[in-house]
Amino acid sequence: MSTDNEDNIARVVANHGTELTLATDNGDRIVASPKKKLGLIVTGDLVQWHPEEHGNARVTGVLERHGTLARTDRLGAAKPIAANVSQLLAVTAPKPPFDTLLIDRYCIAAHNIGADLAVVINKEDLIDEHTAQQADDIEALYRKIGYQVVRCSVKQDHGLDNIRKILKDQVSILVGQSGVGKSSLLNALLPDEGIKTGPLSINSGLGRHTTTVTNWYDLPHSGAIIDSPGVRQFSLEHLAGVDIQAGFREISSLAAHCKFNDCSHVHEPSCAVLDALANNEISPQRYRHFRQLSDPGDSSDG
Ligand SMILES: Nc1nc2c(ncn2[C@@H]2O[C@H](COP(=O)(O)OP(=O)(O)OP(=O)(O)O)[C@@H](O)[C@H]2O)c(=O)[nH]1
Ligand SMILES: [Mg+2]
Ligand SMILES: [Zn+2]
Repeated sequence: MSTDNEDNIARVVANHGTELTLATDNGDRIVASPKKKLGLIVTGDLVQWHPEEHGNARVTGVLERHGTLARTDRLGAAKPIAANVSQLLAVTAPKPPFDTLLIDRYCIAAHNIGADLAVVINKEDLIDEHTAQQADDIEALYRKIGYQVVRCSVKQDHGLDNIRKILKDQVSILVGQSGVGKSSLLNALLPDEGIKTGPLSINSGLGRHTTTVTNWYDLPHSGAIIDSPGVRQFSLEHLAGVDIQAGFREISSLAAHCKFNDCSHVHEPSCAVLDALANNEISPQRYRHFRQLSDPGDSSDG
């Protein structure tokens, strides 16, 4: 893919703030600093670079991006997390507790960048009588909407083949709360990479934000997988109401049948969404999350 010495192309495999780690086509790793005017360059970007004196390297351009996963920054604008993503793996687990609102936020994000999404229920070995029903409900709910759902236990080496199938030919990013086992899963898939994982806090039962940098790993045959730091919240305030609704597939496909074009699906007569809710055709939980995330006053994010 490289053109000449002045204008090489490489993949950003990590962003350390002022420095980027690039991977060239022949597998070399290069540390490079970007030119200032380029804006935020993220893991997954393809960039142009050239060598400089003293073994330094300079990134001079960014190739066109597709599938840029972003969250809202403090100023309300989109802040890219990773580029050229084709699939989100929303990882969840009984410990820290399942968070379906977070999964729904990732559904919206995936839809808006044209990426697939699969739900990964990890730590099956920890599922007890209390959490078994929750796990079954999550599996049934997201399958019904049309998402792939896989259950696994990294600890027991169970279910990983199903994950390998989902990863095929995709650029997938592992997302979810801290401590659900994103890096552990990667370690199981790519044992030679020696990826760092960390225990949950004994006091809170939450993860400790072990992964701090978003990292790109090529998969042995095709595709790649990106590990990202765990989040508490995943803010989508930079998206418009229509983008939020579009991310609730089952709701947006009903919206065409509402009497009013601008139906908010809250109080209008002849609302296909409210009818479906009354008839148990859509999940009350998803409808609640739709209302919560559509509300412009939603400021529950950090
Ligand atoms: N019991 C059990 N523990 C697991 C499983 N998978 C991961 N863990 C443990 O969960 C803890 C957190 O794992 P990590 O892989 O660091 O979690 P993470 O999602 O990458 O967390 P952050 O990097 O903080 O976002 C570690 O102690 C893992 O050993 C599993 O299937 N079962
Ligand atoms: Mg991690
Ligand atoms: Zn409606």
